[in-house]
Amino acid sequence: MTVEKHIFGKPFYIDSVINFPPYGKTFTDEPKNFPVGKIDIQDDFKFTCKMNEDDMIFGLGEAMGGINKRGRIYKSWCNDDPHHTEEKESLYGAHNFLVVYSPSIQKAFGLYFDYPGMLEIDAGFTKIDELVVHSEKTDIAVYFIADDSASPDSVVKSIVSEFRKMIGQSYIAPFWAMGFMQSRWGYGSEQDLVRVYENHKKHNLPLDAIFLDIDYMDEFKDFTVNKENLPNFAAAVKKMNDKNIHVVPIIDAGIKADDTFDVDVEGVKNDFYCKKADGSLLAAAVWPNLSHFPDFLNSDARRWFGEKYKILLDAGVDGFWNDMNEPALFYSEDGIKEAANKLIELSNKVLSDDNTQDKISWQMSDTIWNVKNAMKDYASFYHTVDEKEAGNFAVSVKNGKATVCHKDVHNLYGFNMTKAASEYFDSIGKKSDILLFSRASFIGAHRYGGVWTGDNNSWWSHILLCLKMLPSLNMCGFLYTGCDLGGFGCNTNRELLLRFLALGVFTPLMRNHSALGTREQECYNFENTEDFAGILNLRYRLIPYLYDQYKKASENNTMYFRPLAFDYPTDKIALRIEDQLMLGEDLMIAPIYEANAKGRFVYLPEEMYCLRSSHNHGSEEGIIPQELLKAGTHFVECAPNEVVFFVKKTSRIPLVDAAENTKSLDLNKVTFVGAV
Ligand code: MIG
Repeated sequence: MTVEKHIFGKPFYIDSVINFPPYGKTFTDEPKNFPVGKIDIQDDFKFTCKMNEDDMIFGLGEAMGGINKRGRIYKSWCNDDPHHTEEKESLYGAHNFLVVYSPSIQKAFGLYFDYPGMLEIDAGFTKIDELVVHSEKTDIAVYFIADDSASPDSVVKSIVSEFRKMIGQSYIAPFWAMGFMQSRWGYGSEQDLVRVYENHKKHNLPLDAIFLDIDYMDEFKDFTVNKENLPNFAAAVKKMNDKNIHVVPIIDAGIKADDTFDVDVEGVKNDFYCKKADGSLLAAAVWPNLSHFPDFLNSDARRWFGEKYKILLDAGVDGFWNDMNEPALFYSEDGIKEAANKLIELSNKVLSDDNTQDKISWQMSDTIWNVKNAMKDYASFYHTVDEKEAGNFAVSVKNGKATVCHKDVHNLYGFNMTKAASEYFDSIGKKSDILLFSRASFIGAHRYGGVWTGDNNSWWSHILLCLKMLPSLNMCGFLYTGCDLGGFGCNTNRELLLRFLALGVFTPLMRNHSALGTREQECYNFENTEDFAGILNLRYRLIPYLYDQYKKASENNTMYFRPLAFDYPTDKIALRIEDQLMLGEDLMIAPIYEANAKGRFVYLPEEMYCLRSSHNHGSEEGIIPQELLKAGTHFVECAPNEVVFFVKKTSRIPLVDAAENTKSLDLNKVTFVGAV
């Protein structure tokens, strides 16, 4: 195993790599020592590496593109963009780890760019045969990992595991968090909780958690509860807990700027917020309107914010989702004023000159559009960190504390919000009992919580997009993950929700979530709810097995989801499969992501059992029909109310009986499928 750390300049200290191996070598400031490609640190940082025609690139966590990342450009930048269309370059996470694999020589190497600001990864986009990684600053640490002693069949997995060891063990969610969870933007009252619970019960749909979105808060103020919607919050939570339903509220990053709000008053008094250059507090709008932004990079602010979760924990809550922590900024005070002036100027022009109308209307819409999450705003505020952490990122230093510009360390914000919560849970000995996941993330955050993949849409293509991100997220340590099943934005339909759920059966995070204003997409809102129950029942039957695989992946630093390429790198077809995944030690999944399909083509790299489940196929009797299929391509039929999955010929999978929630699963009553 070869592990090298190449330090250029004075990087910002990031605790993503926490276990540098004893056999690892450290180099400083010598681009020529880098074992592959070429590094240039003249004006900015640029790594360039030639690629053979068939070289493949894996990794980059939460990102658009394929399982093989080649052919696109990626901007590693935590971005609140709810439109995940094909051309997008940044999503909510920033995960700078990738592996280059050359199938012709069966060699691979891994690269991790430890850098807190924007990193651009041009994976054969500008020039088809070049991988170029670029950052503005030359203060950066780059890790190189290779394993020349690994067998060709395991070289990529070996590099990934080495990296995973270096970044520390992945967060393990509590067992109940493997249950099905129901969420919707709009849920915020006791009536919502009761309605969702009762409808699941009525339609025999298993359920473990109901989420509360921003409306449970009083005026969108973190750590408050709306008295009208939830007059007795603790009692409402208890009512749910008594039925084995967990209640999971949202926490947003920004805190309402309000001198009558005790949390904000504390934040101001203790100097816990991000500041502008003149020392005044950043005030930018999110849901509560003008808000202050906790300086999560400052350990005192982190401790303060983390302790606030106690308010909700005391009411019986044992799960949280952290949102808006890229951080999302609807507009800043300065930004909105500037845009308003610009609009007046443009409208005056438009009214006085006919010829320029077209361009001006574009400029007007750009002006409005660019107010949100503006780079100018990210460049306008600052964090306070320990001087020794700041490296060359310090803008100024005073009494052992350094000021750094947010834009330069942007990708660490959500990471440190998650860390704030998790460190508090850990301090009270409850880390393993509390569910925590986040929208924004950076490598390192995987030790503290999971991630969901943000605002997808009720689009068929977004089933596939999720599937493609899962293994890359696993490479970067994020195992507890999944997408908004059914799709967040737009209106879903019955078939699309069923197919989304059929993928969700296998993702550790299995949550139906949708946006305000979209069609109501709880399973019980569609015809023949027994079809939904059939799919959810399969999940519950598999939970003990899936949880075990998930825990093992965390403990052994392996991947829960893998591209077929990682397990069958010498199989030319398996190598390029973009719509099937290996799961844990025994399974392969091949979800359907097209409307009106009766089935799909599935490639089997080896002989496997094809298992099939639906409500009318035996879940009552505890039998799942199975058929041994030869290696090769098969058309496998799969109706929308069925889930088909594949088990290796030598594996057997334990199943328990379905139950209405994880607490009620009888873990001692096990049957087996596969090689029995
Ligand atoms: O600006 O809290 O991704 O899951 O429902 C939107 C409302 C804010 C974005 C999250 C989404 C959540 C929504 N939030």
